[in-house]
Amino acid sequence: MNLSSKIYIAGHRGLVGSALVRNLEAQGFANIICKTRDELDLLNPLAVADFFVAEKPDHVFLAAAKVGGILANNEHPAEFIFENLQIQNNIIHNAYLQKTKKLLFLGSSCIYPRDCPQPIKEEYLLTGPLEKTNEAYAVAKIAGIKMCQAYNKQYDTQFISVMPTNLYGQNDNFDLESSHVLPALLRKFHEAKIEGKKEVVMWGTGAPMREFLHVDDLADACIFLMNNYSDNEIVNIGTGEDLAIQDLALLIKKTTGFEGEIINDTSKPDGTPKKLLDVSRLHSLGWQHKINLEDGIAMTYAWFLENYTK
Ligand code: GFB
Repeated sequence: MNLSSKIYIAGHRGLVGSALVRNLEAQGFANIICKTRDELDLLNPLAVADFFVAEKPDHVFLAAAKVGGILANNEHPAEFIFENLQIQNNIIHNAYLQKTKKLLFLGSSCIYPRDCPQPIKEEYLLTGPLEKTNEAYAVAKIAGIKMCQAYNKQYDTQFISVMPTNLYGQNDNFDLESSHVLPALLRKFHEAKIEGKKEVVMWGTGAPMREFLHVDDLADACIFLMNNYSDNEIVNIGTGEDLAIQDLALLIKKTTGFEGEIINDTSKPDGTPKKLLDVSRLHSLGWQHKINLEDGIAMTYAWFLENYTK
């Protein structure tokens, strides 16, 4: 990419899309195309086709998706599979029709088999049964990866796929029902402190292990790969370190200054026991994460205090 390349960020208002826009604008990229949901309904095949005919972007970051935490996935599987298939089919196919130079598709660490060996290597994809709580989302995302690889093979396109671990950072979803664990606990501990509550209820046993990458690191890695990687194989993007959810809760409790008790609501699902990514392929390509978890949580809490309104 060069500073005048026409770059389309699908999903520019989301956690990942907004981090990509921040990074690219800071680097001086001046031809970034963003469309709100009202301006362009990515579920509408004709609208997406018209957009690509009109804009013909050189590069596309496909960061638009229907995403959510373990409960949202478990309770809305039809929405997760339909919307994600529809969005990615529309964008990938029209990027091919309008000769987009390069497209980056975002998978997720949660689409690997539930019980595959750890740390998870890219070649473990599709080698075992999926985690039930988010199987619909995972099947859609796997289809997106396979579609990029099929178009590359048949049409000689350059549609690369990356596999981020659990992400967090500014502009995240802090809704307590549909969000992921880190933003949910940040908000729960903060509100409990402000309201003088004696306890915070977290979901599950706290035993599952999770890896967390700050979204600014993810954006940096995606731009690095857009510029330096064109193979057909997927690339894991993570820190290579994980911790128990219980320890994450203690870290967030310390950051927010909450002094009460943590209660475990074991009626809520734990999900995958562990999903630590093997990031040796990414490291061999020359990229490493920079933001450690404690600093990242502090940065996110500072942003939350400045910007979050219920
Ligand atoms: O982040 P999370 O919702 O998604 O849950 P996954 C991670 C772990 O945190 C689970 C526990 O064991 C939850 O039970 N947890 C504890 C909480 N307290 C809370 C809370 O207040 N809210 C939430 N949400 N969790 C997702 C997939 O799995 O990973 C998505 O379902 C996506 O599709 C995402 O791919 C990256 O990490 O378990």
